[in-house]
Amino acid sequence: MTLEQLGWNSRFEEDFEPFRKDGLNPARVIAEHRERYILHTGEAEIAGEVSGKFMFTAQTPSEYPKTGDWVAASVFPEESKAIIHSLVPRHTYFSRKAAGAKTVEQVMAANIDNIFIVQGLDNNYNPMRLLRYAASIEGTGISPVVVLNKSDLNPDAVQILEKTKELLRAIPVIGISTITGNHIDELKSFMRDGMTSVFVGSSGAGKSTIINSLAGKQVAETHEVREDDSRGRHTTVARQLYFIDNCGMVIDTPGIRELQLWDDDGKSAPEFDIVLKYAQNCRFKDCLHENEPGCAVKEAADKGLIPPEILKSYFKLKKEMEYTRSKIDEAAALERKQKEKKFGKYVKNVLKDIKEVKGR
Ligand SMILES: Nc1nc2c(ncn2[C@@H]2O[C@H](COP(=O)(O)OP(=O)(O)OP(=O)(O)O)[C@@H](O)[C@H]2O)c(=O)[nH]1
Ligand SMILES: [Mg+2]
Ligand SMILES: [Zn+2]
Repeated sequence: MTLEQLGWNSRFEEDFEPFRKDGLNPARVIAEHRERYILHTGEAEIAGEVSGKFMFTAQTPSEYPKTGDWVAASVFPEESKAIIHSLVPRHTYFSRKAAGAKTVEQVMAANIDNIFIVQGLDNNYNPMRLLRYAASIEGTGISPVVVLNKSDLNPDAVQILEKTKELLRAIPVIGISTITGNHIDELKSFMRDGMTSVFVGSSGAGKSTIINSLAGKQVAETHEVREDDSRGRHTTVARQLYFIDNCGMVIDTPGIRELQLWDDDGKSAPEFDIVLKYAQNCRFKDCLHENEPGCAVKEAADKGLIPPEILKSYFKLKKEMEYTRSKIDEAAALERKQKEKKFGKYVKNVLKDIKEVKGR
């Protein structure tokens, strides 16, 4: 594979000049597993790790390599290993800014040309969410394309497609089915060798199935949607990059829970507006509207004032947000721990230096 097929171009080459002078090689991150990476050098796939200096200078998680990043590495071909010394500046990336104790930016993937936002027309269509995705991608330099999948399962697919096109205006919207193969070619028309595309969307929307159908064979693992979606299993567990003939590189991602892109706590969703209106009259301030006595939300739902699908969607959204928040807390704790570890190392080095000075 050539570097160009991996997405390399003259702009990267320019940015890479100083690294070349240092004798380093460019390589692209094709998968990340915690602090270990799989890199492609054009010649081979090798394991990569960041250098100690890299760790010491990186201030935030977003400065670490992500899937799609180009890195400057010293490559040890005989050991099939590389040490990553630096990131090559990202041309594009998409991230979510998660509000925790402080705002943590989480880069999801780097050097992306297309984002395919996938929703399933079985039960997953949500125009509000499409708008939020679109807003979060605006200004990143990445082209969004909305993919309404499973058109075979919805007799109103054509109308929904038209409505969505109106709603999203400048953003291309396509309706496809991996079962009938309808309009898969239209999807392909956005892709080319050397380009990088990422698929995002809820668990079960069919992202991995679409990737397999582009590849013409099973490359990504897929799974049936479970009826009880409250626990929504995730088939795809890590961001992973695939090479597909004539389609370039394609990154599969796990479902929406991992990928909540918006910053707010969801209170602008219509489901929240309706439920919160009634929640003001719940007996307990911290009512979860599950089975508490004096719950005005339950009462309203029983009277038919809150449509059951709205309530269901409310609980689903709430769960997603709780999950996201717990992930953010985890990430923040990890960041603190790493900083402490680094500081510990720093102190040890300083002490060693002092000892050496004294020993002279
Ligand atoms: N009827 C129909 N089913 C589809 C279509 N595309 C995908 N599916 C089914 O939807 C289910 C979920 O597909 P996946 O590709 O695993 O979904 P995913 O978006 O990758 O899900 P996660 O990896 O959990 O995020 C599978 O059973 C697929 O066979 C389609 O066009 N029509
Ligand atoms: Mg998947
Ligand atoms: Zn309540």
